[in-house]
Amino acid sequence: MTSKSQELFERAQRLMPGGVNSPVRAFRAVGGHPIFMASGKGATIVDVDGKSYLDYVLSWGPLILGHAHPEVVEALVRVLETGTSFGACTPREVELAERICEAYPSIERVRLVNSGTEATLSALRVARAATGRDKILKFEGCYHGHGDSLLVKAGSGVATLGLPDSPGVPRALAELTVTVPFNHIAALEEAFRVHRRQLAAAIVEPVAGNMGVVLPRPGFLEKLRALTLEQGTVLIFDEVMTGFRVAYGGAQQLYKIDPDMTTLGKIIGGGLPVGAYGGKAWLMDLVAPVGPVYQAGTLSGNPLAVAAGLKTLEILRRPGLYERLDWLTEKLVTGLLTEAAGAGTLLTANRAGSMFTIFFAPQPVVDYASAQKADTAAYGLFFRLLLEAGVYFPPSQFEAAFVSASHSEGDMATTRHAAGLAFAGLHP
Ligand code: KE4
Repeated sequence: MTSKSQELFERAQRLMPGGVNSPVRAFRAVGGHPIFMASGKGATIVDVDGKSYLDYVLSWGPLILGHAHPEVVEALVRVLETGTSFGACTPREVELAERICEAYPSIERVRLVNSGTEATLSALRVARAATGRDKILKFEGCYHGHGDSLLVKAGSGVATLGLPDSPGVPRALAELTVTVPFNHIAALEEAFRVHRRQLAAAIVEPVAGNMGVVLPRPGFLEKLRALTLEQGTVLIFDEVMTGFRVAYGGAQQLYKIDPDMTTLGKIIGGGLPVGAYGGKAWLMDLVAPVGPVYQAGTLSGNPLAVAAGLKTLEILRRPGLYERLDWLTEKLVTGLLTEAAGAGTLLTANRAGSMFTIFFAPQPVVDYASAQKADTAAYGLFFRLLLEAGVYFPPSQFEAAFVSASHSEGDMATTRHAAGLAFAGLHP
């Protein structure tokens, strides 16, 4: 019996590359065919065949309150009835800019865009304009959207010029991107020595989420801040995933670092398309129409995304919300590790607030190289066994999982039980 998901996937593959609108959704990293989703409510998502799942993908981070939160839906309905887009200034954009600048003291000016990719490529353009330099530095395993300068993998050796990570990225452009292993302080110092005062920007996920979750080693972010200050390099914290996730004030609040620029996305749109870049006034006042750096967008600051974002941030400011998210997620991760140990499965886990990754790896995962040691086949089987049991984890070992404010203690117990059976299923 072919499922509706399978039927839809067959149609989709004839119309869209890989049948998807974003590669990770194709389930190629975990096997099987993608599940087509029909609806979501709270912590639960339902597929087109009517099967329910506890959702730990949550649209890759935006849905920190869960699906279709009633207050967010109500805020959207109210706006819908007044029009969806004007391509003109609206009051709510000012409110969202105020909320963001209040929550992120390092952001003195902010510009709303429509995706995290737009945010990071715009921030890089500002940094290059401000410094008059062309080279940028990024970290292996960090993902900042699909802008050409950022689709670059490490060249051979440390601190050497980058190589295109995708066809279509001009080699001449990729070579302007220096790549360094995340969390490797010596390699970072070497990069700043080799490319002394040539780096326009250093962009980092302060807590990495795109190699799976990897926390910054003590001193790593502090060293990056010191080197960028010393050499006049613009420090960009890419908080598209960590912003309003690991804390209301993001990773920069947790680690007490004052970046020059910050990129945001996901949560600030409450599930609608959004991104933002911002930072010190001397940088952001370079952006048109004040300054000469051009960036624009038809739907930037659109009333729907801004309304959903404002309501989401309002709810996130309610007392105790982050403490509960932290407690729930710690309970879940501890439970998963206990179940894995009981089943004889080698597992390690990294967590920052309500984002986490369990790695099928024997040793702690502290950078991209150690993440790559994970047993992706085991993760794929685990993913499929969990899916069968009605629990939807990220369809890739190298992605972050998320808990929402709609998840309950009972959901944690249900997930732990399903995982215990899945771990056992890995050792038939
Ligand atoms: P978008 O262009 O996808 O809105 O944002 C790009 C981006 C930038 N910076 C960080 C730290 C990000 O995590 C992302 C996007 N994250 C992925 C999840 N790993 C989005 C999911 C997808 O690509 O389908």
